[in-house]
Amino acid sequence: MAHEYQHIKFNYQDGVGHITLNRPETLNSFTQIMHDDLKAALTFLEAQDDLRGVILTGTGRGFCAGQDLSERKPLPAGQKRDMGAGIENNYRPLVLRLRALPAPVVCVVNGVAAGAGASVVLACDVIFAVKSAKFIQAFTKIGLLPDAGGTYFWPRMVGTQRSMGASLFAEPVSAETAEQWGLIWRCIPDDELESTIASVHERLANGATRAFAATKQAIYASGDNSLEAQINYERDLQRGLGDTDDYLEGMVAFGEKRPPRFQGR
Ligand code: T3D
Repeated sequence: MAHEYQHIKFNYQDGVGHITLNRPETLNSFTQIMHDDLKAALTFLEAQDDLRGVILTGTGRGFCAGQDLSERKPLPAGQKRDMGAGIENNYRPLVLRLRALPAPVVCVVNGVAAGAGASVVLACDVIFAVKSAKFIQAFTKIGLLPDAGGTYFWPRMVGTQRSMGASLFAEPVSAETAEQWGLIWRCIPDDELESTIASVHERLANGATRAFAATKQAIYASGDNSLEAQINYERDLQRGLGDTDDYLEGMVAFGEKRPPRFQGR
């Protein structure tokens, strides 16, 4: 039976999946229902042979305020909540599945991203954010540590000091600062949210999908590789791309001085 999405909007067009977190009244905080919706959307996307990209955004003035705290009400005295369970069952698979998709995942951050909401943004491959957006490592304010990859992404992307400051003091980092720090690709004017989504859609739907996938794979592998191992890896991936229709089309289009018409294969 087809999944009925309740806390996200999901559609698939031209090989591009659009996931929109959709609980604006709570700044799109994560509920179990939202996680179930996201799992269904990812299962759908993983099964598409013609997948060319994914765009993640949110409705309203927030992108995502992390875990919905109304689902974490204090338990009666003597009872203990397993605080690892939500990570194991929901955040861990969400972040790892986004990273593993064989096509770029672009996040267009429409407003505040806090807690696990900020971590999920950083699991995406390219990040745009409107100028009014901010990123908050809100966790320590409620006695938790940054999770869902929060202590993985930040130090790798912005260094130890900025990660420590942002995480220990839970101070908002503006979209402009996030761009300066290299936490995101581009800070955009608020009124360019929709046009940015449309232009990203076009680029993903018409891009050299196999080259995108190999680029994503290689860039993420580089953190664990020596230079030599990385060059070897690039060589092997490039061999595969040399056999694609898109490489042939790219070369023909170059010769004919026209834009390429990539088919994504
Ligand atoms: O639990 C586990 O499984 C472990 C995993 C944990 C992952 C996590 O994400 S832990 C971190 C959880 N998130 C937070 O602690 C952030 C909480 N939210 C905020 O600090 C603030 O809302 C913001 C700084 C993000 C934005 O502030 P502001 O002033 O712009 O908005 P607001 O007025 O606080 O929020 C608007 C509404 O959204 C408000 O509801 P109301 O009063 O209008 O009825 C607020 O309660 C609601 N809301 C915001 N965040 C959450 C939320 N409701 C439930 N859960 C939230 N996380």
